[in-house]
Amino acid sequence: MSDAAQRRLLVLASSALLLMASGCLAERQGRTEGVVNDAEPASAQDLAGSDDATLGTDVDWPDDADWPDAEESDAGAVPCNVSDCALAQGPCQAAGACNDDGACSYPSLPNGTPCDDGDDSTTGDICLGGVCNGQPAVVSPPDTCVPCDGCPIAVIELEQPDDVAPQTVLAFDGSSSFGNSAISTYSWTVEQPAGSQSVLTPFSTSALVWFEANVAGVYTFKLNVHDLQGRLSCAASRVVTVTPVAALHIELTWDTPSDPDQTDTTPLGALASVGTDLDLHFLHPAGADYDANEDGISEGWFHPNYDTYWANVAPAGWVPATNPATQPPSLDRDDTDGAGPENLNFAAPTAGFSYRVGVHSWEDHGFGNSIAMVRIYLDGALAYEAATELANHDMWTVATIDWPSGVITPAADCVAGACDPDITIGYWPSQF
Ligand SMILES: [Ca+2]
Ligand SMILES: [Ca+2]
Ligand SMILES: [Ca+2]
Ligand SMILES: [Ca+2]
Repeated sequence: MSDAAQRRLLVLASSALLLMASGCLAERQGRTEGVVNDAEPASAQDLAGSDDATLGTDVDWPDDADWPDAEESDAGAVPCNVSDCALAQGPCQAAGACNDDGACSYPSLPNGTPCDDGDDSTTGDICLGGVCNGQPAVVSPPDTCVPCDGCPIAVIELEQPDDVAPQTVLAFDGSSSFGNSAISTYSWTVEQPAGSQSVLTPFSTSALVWFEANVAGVYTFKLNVHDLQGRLSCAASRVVTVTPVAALHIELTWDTPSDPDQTDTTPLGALASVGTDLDLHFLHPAGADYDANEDGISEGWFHPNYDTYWANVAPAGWVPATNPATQPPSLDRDDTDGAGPENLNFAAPTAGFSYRVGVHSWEDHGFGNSIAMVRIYLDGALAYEAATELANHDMWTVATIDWPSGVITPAADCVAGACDPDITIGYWPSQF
């Protein structure tokens, strides 16, 4: 297949094509991933670190007296020898002793002692009341479910409303789940919009979890719980919709097939990013004559005053001297280690202007090509989306947006819905 054919731009219908693997993070000479121009959303790290004591899944084990004594026996009239009693009678009994009344006595191991129930399909085996209890290794929330008699009920509580803006940190609490005995395990899952690769923090098995909802769209969260008898609940479900609030919202996500984990994040101080670094660009028409790569052709990208991107997240050059109250656009999220998103919000575009949207592959960090996806939202509604494959240092001119009409014109030659994207290969700005 030719290089041009491989880069064929796909102008997509509302259903997204991207199948993204898992996520990741990265560094770039002082840049760190995440919110870059928005003081509002608290980071998951902030929340998680604020009260570590609430994050665990400590189980409040019942007293031994709550459980039947497995060693109780009516064999008192039968004499025994110590050697007859020495071997433990099960994985949750200690070695036995011969009592004064002639019966063997096998003390139960403490509740919570790890054990092996002999069943390879279970996990997390622990002793309860002298019996080894395993739990199903995989929890698959059923689509429809009727709680069995005595089974626990999973309950999801959410601090935020069910319709939120992008980059909202959702705080879920499953600790109100209940049953005939205490809840012993939690298992959360999430179905995300195409392109979203956020993860449940700190663990998908915590009673309390946080989730950064950065990509616009519909998310479905589910929770299953087990009780101490190992009985499984039906899944509780909660749907959250993320809707952009700015007049103009632009979102960049990307899929890097050769990155084995697209959800990981680059540790602080690491020398290399753990994922690819693509960048969203948004150009004011006054910057169109700038030639950053000095090839004699003006593309406008990387203009020091008129291109909104990671080094220029809220360009002051967009604010006219005649109206200093004007708010420039704002790049609210930069991602340097795979997946994205990068989010740009613009509350008040200027009538009569035509803005340009671009994507630059800054550095693939050895993970190879990525499929970049750009979605443009007008007043919260998806108005345009396009995807294309980008190699390292490719500069993709995506489209122009006319204001106030909202007309979006792809910067591509399209025939019958298939488009050749406008890509400059090996684009590198001279100021870096
Ligand atoms: Ca990332
Ligand atoms: Ca990675
Ligand atoms: Ca980036
Ligand atoms: Ca140029």
